[in-house]
Amino acid sequence: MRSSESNNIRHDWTVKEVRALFDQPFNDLLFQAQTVHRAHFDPNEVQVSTLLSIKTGACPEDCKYCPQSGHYNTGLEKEKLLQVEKVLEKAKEAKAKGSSRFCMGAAWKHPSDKDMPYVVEMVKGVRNLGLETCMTLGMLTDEQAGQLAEAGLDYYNHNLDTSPDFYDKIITTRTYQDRLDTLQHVRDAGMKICSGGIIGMGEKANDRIGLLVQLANLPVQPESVPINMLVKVKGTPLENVEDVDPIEFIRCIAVARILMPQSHVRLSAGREDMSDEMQALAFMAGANSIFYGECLLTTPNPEAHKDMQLFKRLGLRPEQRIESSDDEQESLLNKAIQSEQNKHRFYDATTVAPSAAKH
Ligand code: SAM
Ligand code: DTB
Ligand code: SF4
Repeated sequence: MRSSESNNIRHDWTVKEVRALFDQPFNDLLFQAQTVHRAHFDPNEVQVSTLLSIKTGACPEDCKYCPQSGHYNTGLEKEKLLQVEKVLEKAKEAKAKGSSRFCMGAAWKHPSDKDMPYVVEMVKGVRNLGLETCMTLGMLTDEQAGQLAEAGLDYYNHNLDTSPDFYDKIITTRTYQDRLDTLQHVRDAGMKICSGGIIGMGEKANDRIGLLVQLANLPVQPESVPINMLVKVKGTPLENVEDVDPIEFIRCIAVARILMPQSHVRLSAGREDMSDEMQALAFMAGANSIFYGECLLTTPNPEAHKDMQLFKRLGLRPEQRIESSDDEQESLLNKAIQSEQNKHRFYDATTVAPSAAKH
């Protein structure tokens, strides 16, 4: 990926302009998004990350979408901060399955100073395994951001979640400005930013526009932009919110791609509820990153073999780490994709013809 400081990146998008992008006929929007995508990326490469919850549940924040908030009863089993060895074990597994980035998430408002030495060790250990590192630990002070950057953390995930206008319908325990401040601390410390939001929380089209305008107009656009489709969890205030129209969701991906041409746009949470066709449309609209592995933080994600089959059917390849000098990661996942495909061909041959076997 090229530097997001290059000339063709705009930071002055207006709501009116972005609404006009959204309002185009779907085919025109997708064509425009594909054109932008192809100018900056290999359209058949998808970056593959794996998530791990390193501290689960009992979060003091009241995010209405979140199964980990201590304000709601979702029946989630709480877990203290995992031991460093356990985290490294999971990172090794993710690497063996072909992930190139390992994202560690904690259900914290912010990390406490006593937790910092442990998360620093996690970053160093995961990095030593040859994986890119990402963490999402809540708000950070500039000192904490500095500590993480020094440990070698590549990305910090902190989402704006929605538009400034809709924000207080979703979260009351931290402000939009708190989030922008954390993003600035991450930037000042020299780390890359992963920041996006959630679609399907009952927001209006204007709020989706507002979110994307905020992200695109940050002083430096986030290198990674997760677009989550709400995972509705029983016990959260949003458990019964109306489903988002899949076409509207694809429009959001396409507009994110056009506004942030050099960012990886991640088709993030919610893939478990998307058809293969919807995911294919998302890749066509410019999504080029996914979470891979059966679990997000606490909710299910498609099984690895399903994703491998989907990659194979769509002719997609996992993106290799830019810094990586060997092609070990790519070949690991590519081999797995190939063998998964063969395995399923074999299953098909034996299970589809039971009547033939009788004769
Ligand atoms: N506690 C930290 C924080 O909020 O900054 C980090 C973890 S938090 C789970 C990371 C992000 O996951 C949230 O900002 C939100 O965008 C996303 N998320 C959480 N629950 C979700 C859900 N049910 N559906 C979709 N995305 C969700
Ligand atoms: C992001 O934008 N999505 C991921 C990651 N960043 C940390 C988290 C999705 C969480 C979905 C709900 C759960 O599994 O708890
Ligand atoms: Fe806590 Fe993060 Fe969930 Fe909000 S999204 S309740 S801060 S874990």
